[in-house]
Amino acid sequence: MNSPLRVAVTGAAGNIGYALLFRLAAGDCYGMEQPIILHMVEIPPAMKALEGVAMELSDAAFPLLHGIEMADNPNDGFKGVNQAFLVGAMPRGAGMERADLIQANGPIFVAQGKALESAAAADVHAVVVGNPCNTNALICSSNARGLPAGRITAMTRLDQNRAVSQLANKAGVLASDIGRMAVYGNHSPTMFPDFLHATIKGQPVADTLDQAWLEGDFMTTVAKRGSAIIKARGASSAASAASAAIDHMKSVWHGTADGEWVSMAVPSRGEYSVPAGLIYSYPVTISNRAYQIVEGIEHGQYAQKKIAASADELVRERDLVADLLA
Ligand code: NAX
Repeated sequence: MNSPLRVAVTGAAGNIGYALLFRLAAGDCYGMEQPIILHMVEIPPAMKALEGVAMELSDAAFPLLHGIEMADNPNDGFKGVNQAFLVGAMPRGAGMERADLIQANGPIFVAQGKALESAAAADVHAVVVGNPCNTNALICSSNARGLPAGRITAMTRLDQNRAVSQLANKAGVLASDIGRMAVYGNHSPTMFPDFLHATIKGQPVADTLDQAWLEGDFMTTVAKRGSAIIKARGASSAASAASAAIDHMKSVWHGTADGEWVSMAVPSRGEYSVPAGLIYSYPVTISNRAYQIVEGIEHGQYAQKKIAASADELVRERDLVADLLA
């Protein structure tokens, strides 16, 4: 058995948190040889609910769960943590524009960036799930400049998983038969799920599936999946988001398989003509807990336009939060 890993989850009393904590404690992310100590971080009004979650975690008697800590602020909550799932944020309310959400949630990530820098372990990796996750990750990393670049990433794995599943269902194959499904850009409807380089059983998707469906229904379904779930369930994606967050950090922790890539929003250094500094989703490979953006993929005009449009949206979001960037 390894020594326990300290894993922070913010928004731990929320919906995604409820699904995520039990998967983490069961060993789904770090494996069955890796005990963890959960640091559950919330805001003061949610602490009572959080105590209930802690009671349930305890009742599950997970062999890998070596401790539970609770905090109502990130400075205490992030003490010594090696991994952080930054989920806690305000969801978009009725009549709220994306710009309102950005301004409401941005300050949360100023405080959390500073706390990660000052309180977390030197090897900390964080994934931002709370929306708008790309721009929140930008704010967070800008306020944690003492950490090596790229330690704070944002989650587009749910979009990748949704795209994989749509392709698999349409082609009548298993999700595991789909390869290299990369999502570019912002976690928003402007994202580009690049079906042109994805594969089915190692062959280009376009060999099996109709181009009109790929450019039409496929793209729309993936982009609007979040709203479709809210409409059907009366609540936003929770278990699938938690599952994607596990996939994201599992890739960071264990690396990617040979020849495979995963989608992750990371700081751009200008790859694919995206302005440097944005937190932009790219296909990446990972080994030794460090990612590498996959470069050299040839994109035609159709893809180039989509990649640029999502970057433009992120530039506009960055402008909106300029006062929160250090
Ligand atoms: P909930 O409203 O159920 O839970 C959010 C929790 O965060 C609440 O318990 C709240 O008290 C807590 N919180 C608020 N501010 C906090 C702070 N400063 N520190 C610590 N905790 C804080 O929302 P939930 O459904 O769990 O969604 C959480 C976030 O994930 C939302 O921003 C949502 O938009 C985002 N999502 C991101 C996805 C992605 O793919 N990146 C997909 C799913 C989800 O929509």
